[in-house]
Amino acid sequence: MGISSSSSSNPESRAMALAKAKEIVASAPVVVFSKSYCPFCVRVKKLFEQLGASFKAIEMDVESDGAELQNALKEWTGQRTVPNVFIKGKHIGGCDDTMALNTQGKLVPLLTEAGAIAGGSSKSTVTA
Ligand SMILES: N[C@@H](CCC(=O)N[C@@H](CS)C(=O)NCC(=O)O)C(=O)O
Repeated sequence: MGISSSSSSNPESRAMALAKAKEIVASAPVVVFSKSYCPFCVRVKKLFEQLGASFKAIEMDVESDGAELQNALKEWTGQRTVPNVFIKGKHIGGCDDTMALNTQGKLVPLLTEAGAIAGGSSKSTVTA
């Protein structure tokens, strides 16, 4: 390992991971940073599916730079756990936060405004 180490503690690769996380968030109306085995992530993805909302899921246990992305998300949002949900570039939070928005009837308007629900949804909330 020389001066050009690709370790996540390298400030350069940390900056790159943060830039990549921001790029991903800007690339879709709804982004879920996830881990494929995480039950909370499964719940959130299922909720979006039930609401008919399109979303981009980044499975950080599968991505080669997943650990760097997770560190970048912690730095950016203060949240280290998954799921880490963004709607229209705005940090929403985890599973509990997303479920709470749904229960309050605030999730569908957010998804509609973000353009994630084509033509609007007949469902204002779902129980998951
Ligand atoms: N209360 C959190 C629970 C999320 C949680 O505990 N996720 C676990 C995975 S199932 C996690 O991120 N663990 C740390 C890690 O995987 O690095 C939420 O609502 O999102």
